[in-house]
Amino acid sequence: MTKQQEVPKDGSNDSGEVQVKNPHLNEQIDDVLYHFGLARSDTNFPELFGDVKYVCTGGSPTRIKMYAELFSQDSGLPLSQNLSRSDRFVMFKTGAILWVNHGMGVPSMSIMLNECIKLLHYAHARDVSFIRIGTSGGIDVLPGTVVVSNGTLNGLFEEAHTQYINGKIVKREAKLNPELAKELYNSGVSENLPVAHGKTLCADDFYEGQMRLDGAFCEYDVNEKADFIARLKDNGVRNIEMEATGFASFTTRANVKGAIICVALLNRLNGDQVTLDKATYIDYELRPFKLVSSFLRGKIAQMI
Ligand code: R2B
Ligand code: URA
Repeated sequence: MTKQQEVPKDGSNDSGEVQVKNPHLNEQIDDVLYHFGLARSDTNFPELFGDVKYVCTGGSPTRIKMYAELFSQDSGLPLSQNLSRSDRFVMFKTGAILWVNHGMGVPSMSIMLNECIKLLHYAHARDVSFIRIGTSGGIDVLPGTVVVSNGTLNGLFEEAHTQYINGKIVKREAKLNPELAKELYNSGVSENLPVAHGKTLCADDFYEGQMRLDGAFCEYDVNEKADFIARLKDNGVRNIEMEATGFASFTTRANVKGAIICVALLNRLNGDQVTLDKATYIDYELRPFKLVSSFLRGKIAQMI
């Protein structure tokens, strides 16, 4: 096992290291990252992950695998095998870039982020950025538009992430990194992709939380839905997904930059159902990847 690194009690750290703020971890002999099937006692984290600078994450395991394979082809960097030993998440590496899926919704993503942040902390990785590459429902944008988030809102229109802890509501700020968002937006423009920027609403479910009219249950009417979507638009929201505030809050706490880029699968002003044919879906899900691939190749060129 690698030597235990002390976790700072006050969380202070300006060395660029990925931060964990949990003194209890110092009392553990080992740390099992259960959902990756990896432990400090059986994996050399500094050797395997010490060079990581970017974590690219998205919901689906097959999409993340496809992105990792394509990036390996685009960049010429070798692709690792799946480094996760559990079937919950997949994890691939291409040079300094780690590709990990997070499942759907904040609860699933928070498990992945907790374990990935600890993994990178134990690896002594420094100056790491996390980029979520996902799908979303657009607000007043054409289907296929790639939305680069410049803010996140919860269901109460607050830029905050709430958790229930110890029988109480704990509210934390949910901010993304504005410089990283700007750089990514510019990469989209130079790749001639249809890009937009705006706020992202994080919903706790796909149906009622996003004011869809096509769930198994619905207790609001078509006018209430239209009012909600109009209110989103007035508040500068460009898309809705299910992870944004949790992602923004976790990345801030971990001392890493966070950005979210999601393609809009539909314009919610025109409907609720996702009816894309397979070829269009593949074209759309490749768009945010193309943006990120171009951005990362530029960064790799600067690292050499
Ligand atoms: C976007 O797509 C998924 C739901 O279909 C969810 O993970 C999200 O944020
Ligand atoms: N993902 C969501 O969360 N909402 C949509 O409308 C589409 C994808």
